[in-house]
Amino acid sequence: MKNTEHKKLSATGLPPGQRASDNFPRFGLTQFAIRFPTQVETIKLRISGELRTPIEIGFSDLRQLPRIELTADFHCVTTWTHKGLQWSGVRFRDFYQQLLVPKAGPASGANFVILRGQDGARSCMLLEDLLADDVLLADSLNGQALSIAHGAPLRLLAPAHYGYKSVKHLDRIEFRSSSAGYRPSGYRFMEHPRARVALEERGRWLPNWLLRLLYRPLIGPTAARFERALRAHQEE
Ligand SMILES: Nc1nc2c(c(=O)[nH]1)N[C@H]1C(S)=C(S)[C@@H](COP(=O)(O)O)O[C@H]1N2
Ligand SMILES: [Mo]
Repeated sequence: MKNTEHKKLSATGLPPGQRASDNFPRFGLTQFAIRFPTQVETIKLRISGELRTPIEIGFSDLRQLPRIELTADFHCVTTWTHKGLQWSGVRFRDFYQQLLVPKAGPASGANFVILRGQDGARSCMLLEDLLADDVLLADSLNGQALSIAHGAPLRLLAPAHYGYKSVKHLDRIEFRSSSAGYRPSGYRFMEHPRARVALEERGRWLPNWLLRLLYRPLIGPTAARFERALRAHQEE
């Protein structure tokens, strides 16, 4: 399946304010550079919040859903874009409709979904956005099992949204009827409620030109920091 979400592509084939990068770095907020998943062998997803019953989903459950291959560009809010990644996994929509609705019974109106990673990173998305065609629970990248760098054992992939929504090492999903009590991973201005790349919803309150100006100088040092930390972790 081809990714069809990006409607506002410039002549370069990039969404507004983005620049192509040959690298696909391990990346994120500084505090997560030195945090790693503790469980990468088995998939265990705890589902909680406004449900009939909290449940746990494992690999055997996910295996029952149709496997999807998806080629998509990945857009970090700091302005780097890496094109043409090949992901595979299951559609979040299938996971929701075929597993969660029958087994857990999410409350109607529980339209805010908080996704958490084993490293403590989190994001909040609208259920409506998660049910789009191109949103995956991905366990494979470019034909190989997800590496620790890119989200082992399972990550969200929502390619029409800035990278910060695509939580790696995903281990908890919580359904809420309001996002009022949700605390983002970083400063509040950094997480837009929807973060759609085509509409350049980078953050909140600050204009995009200022966010681009603030973020761009951080790309090189951040990627280097994340890479160094991973190397140290793997030498442990
Ligand atoms: N668990 C977790 N998920 C995360 C992050 C993180 O630090 N930890 N960083 C986010 C950000 S800001 C980006 S751009 C992408 C980067 O994905 P990559 O490390 O696979 O390139 O992951 C997102 N998901
Ligand atoms: Mo990012």
